[in-house]
Amino acid sequence: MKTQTALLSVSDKTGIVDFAKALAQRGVKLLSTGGTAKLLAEAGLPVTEVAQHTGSPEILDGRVKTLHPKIHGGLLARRDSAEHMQTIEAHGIDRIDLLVVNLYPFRETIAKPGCTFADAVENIDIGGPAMLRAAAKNHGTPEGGVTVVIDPADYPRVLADIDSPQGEPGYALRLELAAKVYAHTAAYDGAIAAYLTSLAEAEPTQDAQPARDAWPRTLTLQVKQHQVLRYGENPHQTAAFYVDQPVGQGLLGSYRQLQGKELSYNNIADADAAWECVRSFEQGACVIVKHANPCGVAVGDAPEAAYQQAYKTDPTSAFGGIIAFNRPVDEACAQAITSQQFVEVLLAPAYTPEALAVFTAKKNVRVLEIPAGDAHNMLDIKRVGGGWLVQNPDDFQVDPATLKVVTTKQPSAQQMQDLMFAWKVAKYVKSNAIIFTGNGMTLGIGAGQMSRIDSARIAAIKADNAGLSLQGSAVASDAFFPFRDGLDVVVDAGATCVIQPGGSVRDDEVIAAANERGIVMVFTGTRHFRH
Ligand code: 93A
Repeated sequence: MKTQTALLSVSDKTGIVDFAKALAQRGVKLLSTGGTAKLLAEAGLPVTEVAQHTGSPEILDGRVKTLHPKIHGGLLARRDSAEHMQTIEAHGIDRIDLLVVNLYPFRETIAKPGCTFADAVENIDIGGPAMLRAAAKNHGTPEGGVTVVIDPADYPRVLADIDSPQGEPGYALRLELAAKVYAHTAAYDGAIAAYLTSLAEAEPTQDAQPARDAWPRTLTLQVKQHQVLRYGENPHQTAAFYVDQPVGQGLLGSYRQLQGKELSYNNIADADAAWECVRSFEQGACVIVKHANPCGVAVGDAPEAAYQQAYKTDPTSAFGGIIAFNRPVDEACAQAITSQQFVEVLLAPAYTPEALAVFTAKKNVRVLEIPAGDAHNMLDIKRVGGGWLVQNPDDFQVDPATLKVVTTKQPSAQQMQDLMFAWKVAKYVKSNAIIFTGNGMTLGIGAGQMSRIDSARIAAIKADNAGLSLQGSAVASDAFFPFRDGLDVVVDAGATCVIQPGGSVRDDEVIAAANERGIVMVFTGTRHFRH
């Protein structure tokens, strides 16, 4: 069925004049709403205003402009139904074969600082989605149907189909564009619902202890499919990566892949763990992650130096790891990594051209650049059977001024620095977490054990395996020591200072043990479980 009439009504006017011109040249009659019609007329195109076509003027400040049987009848009449065709003819309704609509910019409007409620409400498009949904419903059959275009990027594809031997947009394209419409209108309504919900119920706060009644009764998430993955955590699982809409700059979801193989499910999960840890440091830092746990963390002004120290913690585990930096990666650093180990993914805010040239030789290495930014996730979400656990992210940073030294022995400046470094890392290690550190690097990491004493033993064993001395080291424990036994293990291994939240019913016993062993112990008052 030849494309006879097109209706164009767009807020984003990108490319619309050229597209309309191409349609007019192909003999398509143009109908259009106020602003769009004005633009087309100014470009010298023959265009009929919808108001003139329907005989009904735009009313209520434009709230009603296309909501008319002459428009919706023209979009919804079935092309394969003689009865429908007769009905529209009897009512003097012309077929509309091509609909080009994009909506009032609701999301962009509410994102603007100082957006008023009235601005937001006026930017809820009603007539646009109604037409889009009508046209998409009637995308038809291989024999004919309505073509609906919501994205200016699709204009050339529609023209290409019209210019092909079939002469009209084919069924495959009509179907694809119709599906795109419903995805778009669903997300558009989702954004409106989220906005109105946020007014009705206060947003969760970023405070350490948010008020329990501040949580929304319902949650609407705005996510977009970014990539269908080869498989999930295991090859028999299918999976996809969805990113927030919009993605906060500085978060993993805003990555750009500069080279390398496609990211896998586990790559993404591990890259996130590495990135979140490294970005928490103000100094230059390097974090190496394996199976969601850091296996080496170090600070250093030069990325290469930080990397070498981080690598020393656990060279065995670093094999096939994910390595993240919070400073631009230079050639020396790139050389050090590629000559020393197999790496799956690299993350950094930037790379020098020389560093990138080094990676080109290792074409499988996935090199990710994360644009600068300090956005944080609003919510931390975990799937459980039949539900979701939702919390605000653990972005609490302890203020050193609030730390409590609970032993008779006071920490030296160097010990305090080592403890703070250890405490920072502890937050990113799965519980129970025990971390030995010294001179700006991790010396032994015990992760993910069901008992704290086992994590302590493992951390000490790993340091020994790596040939690192724990004499004079600092230790962080992500939660309190329930008994003195775990503390004894770390002191036996060589630790001289310990940082932990405190709060156990046996704190007195643990503090007495620390005094007895002549070490320093500091309480943070906050724990950092991570599962
Ligand atoms: O206010 S509306 O919800 N009522 C309508 O009847 C209507 N028809 C089209 N908004 C409506 N539109 C929207 O107007 C379109 O979705 C498009 O975003 C915009 C184009 O207006 P103009 O051509 O005047 O710039």
